[in-house]
Amino acid sequence: MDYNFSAIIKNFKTEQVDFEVKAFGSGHINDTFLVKSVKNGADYLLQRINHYVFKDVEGLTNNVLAVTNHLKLKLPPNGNPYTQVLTFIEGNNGKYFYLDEQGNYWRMSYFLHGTQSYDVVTTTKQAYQGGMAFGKFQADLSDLNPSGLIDTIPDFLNVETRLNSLHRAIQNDKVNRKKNTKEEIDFLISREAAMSELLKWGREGLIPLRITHNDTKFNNILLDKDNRIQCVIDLDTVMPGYVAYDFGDALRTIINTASEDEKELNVIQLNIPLFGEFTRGYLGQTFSFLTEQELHSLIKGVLLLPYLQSVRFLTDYLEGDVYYKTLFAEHNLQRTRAQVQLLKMIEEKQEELKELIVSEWLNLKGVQQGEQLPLKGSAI
Ligand code: ADP
Ligand code: GN1
Ligand code: MG
Repeated sequence: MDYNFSAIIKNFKTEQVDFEVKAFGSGHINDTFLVKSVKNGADYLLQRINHYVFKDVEGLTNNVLAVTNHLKLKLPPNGNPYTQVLTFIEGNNGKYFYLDEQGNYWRMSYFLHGTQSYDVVTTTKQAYQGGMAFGKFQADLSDLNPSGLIDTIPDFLNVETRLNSLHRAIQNDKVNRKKNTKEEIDFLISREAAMSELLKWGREGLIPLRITHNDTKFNNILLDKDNRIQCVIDLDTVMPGYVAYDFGDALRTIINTASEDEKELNVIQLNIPLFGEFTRGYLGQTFSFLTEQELHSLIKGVLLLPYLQSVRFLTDYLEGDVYYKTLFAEHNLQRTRAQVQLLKMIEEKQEELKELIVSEWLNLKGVQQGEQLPLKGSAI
């Protein structure tokens, strides 16, 4: 698709006006462009917000601004609000998005130089930094009022709603693809009841709704050149959710040694040390406010998120690829198969993974008790 970039960009209050624009990143939803200043001015990231996916762009923009403003308040005194938190550029209309004559919604933010996002994680340091990033993100937002945010996609991670959509897609079989998917459909249906448990805990009031990111795949954080966390990005789905969603979706992408859409299923293996390091980083940031029931919910998220992803990819495949960007005809089916394979492997190792979470929790508890020991000793 050709866009008139200079006509779009001039609607934002940028420092310069001469830019080179090129496509950027590997996101599945928005169209992302690097806007590079031809002189020495700031560079920007321009995004066409996917309006098919996000129906209420104004509400979404209000969410994202509330969240980024709040995150900036939480930076340490030596923190940099422009490089450690996304900063959006005001439009000439006073809003932080621009609607063009073709009905496209655009926004701009500062481009964060010297950063890198990864589709596949290879080092324990990256995994640990990822855990810290998403844990701190939840901690920083724990005192922002959830009722001030809208649901940018209603029922986004609601497994029951997602399964209803899958069943509808199977029934309609709009593009005659059901015949290719029997094995995947049978597998997903066999786990329907078990996968609703987290939702039930929520309904019964056993776990609280908090503000969560809801799209914590690893390429939604930017690491600096030393592989340290710099900034959490892709804030379009930040809304009320369960902490296990963020924990599970991040690990879905971290523990997998292969890509999300790997074709060769035997290449999909679990990297358990990365699981341990992510958990250590995450619990270090969230330990002080998570309830014990939330701790037990985390392993459920680890199983649920690859499941949800399989359901969503398969639904899109059956509906004719209307939601996710695809690179070839069977892409969504290939993604489904890779996520189903990942889930099977996680199921096999779930006891070991559960123990890793609990032992890290106990470890942190021990550290806390240990800190109190000298005090107790001196009182005797
Ligand atoms: P999508 O919703 O399509 O996934 P993202 O907001 O995640 O879009 O952006 C796509 C990619 O662009 C990211 O994975 C990251 O590599 C890169 N990116 C996003 N925001 C910035 C930024 N402010 N500076 C540098 N790179 C960025
Ligand atoms: C999409 O936007 P992106 O590429 O970071 C999707 C996520 C999926 C992910 C799977 C709004 O994330 O929910 O987990 O693809 N985002 C939306 O790769 O649907
Ligand atoms: Mg993204």
